[in-house]
Amino acid sequence: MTDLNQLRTELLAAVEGASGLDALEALRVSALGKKGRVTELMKGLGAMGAEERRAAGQAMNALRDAVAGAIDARKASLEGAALDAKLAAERIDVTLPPRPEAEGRIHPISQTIDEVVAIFGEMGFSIAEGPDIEDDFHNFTALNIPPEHPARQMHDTFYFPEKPDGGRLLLRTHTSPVQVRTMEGVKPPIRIIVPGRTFRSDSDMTHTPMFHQVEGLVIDEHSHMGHLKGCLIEFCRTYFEVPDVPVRFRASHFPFTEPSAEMDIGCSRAGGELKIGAGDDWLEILGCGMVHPRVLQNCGIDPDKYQGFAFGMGIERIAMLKYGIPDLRTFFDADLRWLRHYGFVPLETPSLVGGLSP
Ligand code: 2NM
Repeated sequence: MTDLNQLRTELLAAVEGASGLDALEALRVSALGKKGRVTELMKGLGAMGAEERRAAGQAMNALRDAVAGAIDARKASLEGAALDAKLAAERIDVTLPPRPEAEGRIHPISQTIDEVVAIFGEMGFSIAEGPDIEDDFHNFTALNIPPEHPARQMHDTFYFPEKPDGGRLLLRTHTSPVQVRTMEGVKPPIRIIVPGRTFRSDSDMTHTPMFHQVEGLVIDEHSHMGHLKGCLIEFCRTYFEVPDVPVRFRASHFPFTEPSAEMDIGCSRAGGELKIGAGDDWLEILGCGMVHPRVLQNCGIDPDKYQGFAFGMGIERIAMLKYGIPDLRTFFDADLRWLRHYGFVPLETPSLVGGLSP
């Protein structure tokens, strides 16, 4: 018994003094493992008489349980200390501002797309995207653009070489083929916004062969011209950050909408400076209309049941107007000095929660 008490005192002291998890594990093996000191003692029970074995067995079980319990407690305490040390070492201050050496800027095209997407996203539109390389059907035919239409002619469209079957692919001249693909694949109601690159063989002061558009499409059973107007007026107010922007809708013509309109917003050009939302001048901002029944039919949507509106605008154009960028072609010069001037600091990204302006 005295031996057991001595051993107990010795082992418990060793457990308490174990300096780390490895030392503790070595101690466990040496005491309670297959060849451990306590285990070896218990092997001697078999040789004892019944009386003696009962008493010794109880004492040894108590010793084993006490040592095992002390090891578990010490282990938990060492693990806790290790975790505390790790957490302290990995501590970071998430309230620190971004590192001042971050020199990157968001391109005004990306910023403008983000803003437009945030505004229409808030109205319940989702984003749709599609390929830059298209076929004749999705870029033209489905949109009610007949073969003789001027937009189809070589000088406007970038065509790929003819395929063996006689067809030829092209670079999309607008993002509308994405609307076509959506209508082909999704049962209305549809409410999408489609930002992306578009291509036209045209290059001068006010045209670049690649430019960006955002188009929108709403198809359901009841949407009408009044919804189109409300939606686009709300967009202009939010985008240009003027609470009561004057607008007018002028009758126009597109093959894919009927009726069609162009939307102007009020502006002033007094003193050579353009101000949006005031004055008695007008500025064309986008094209729109009710989707032509033939377009719906071409995309597999029943025009007797469904109707809706569509609109399209040039990203570069609305970016130039809002941010006072005078020359279209500078968007694509990859000039870092220009980007430092007109670009946007990352993390000051647009959100309707904090207002669009940083
Ligand atoms: C515009 C102007 C007016 C338009 C129409 C369609 C579709 F696919 F629904 F027929 N997508 N986009 C549209 C209508 C585009 O851009 C100036």
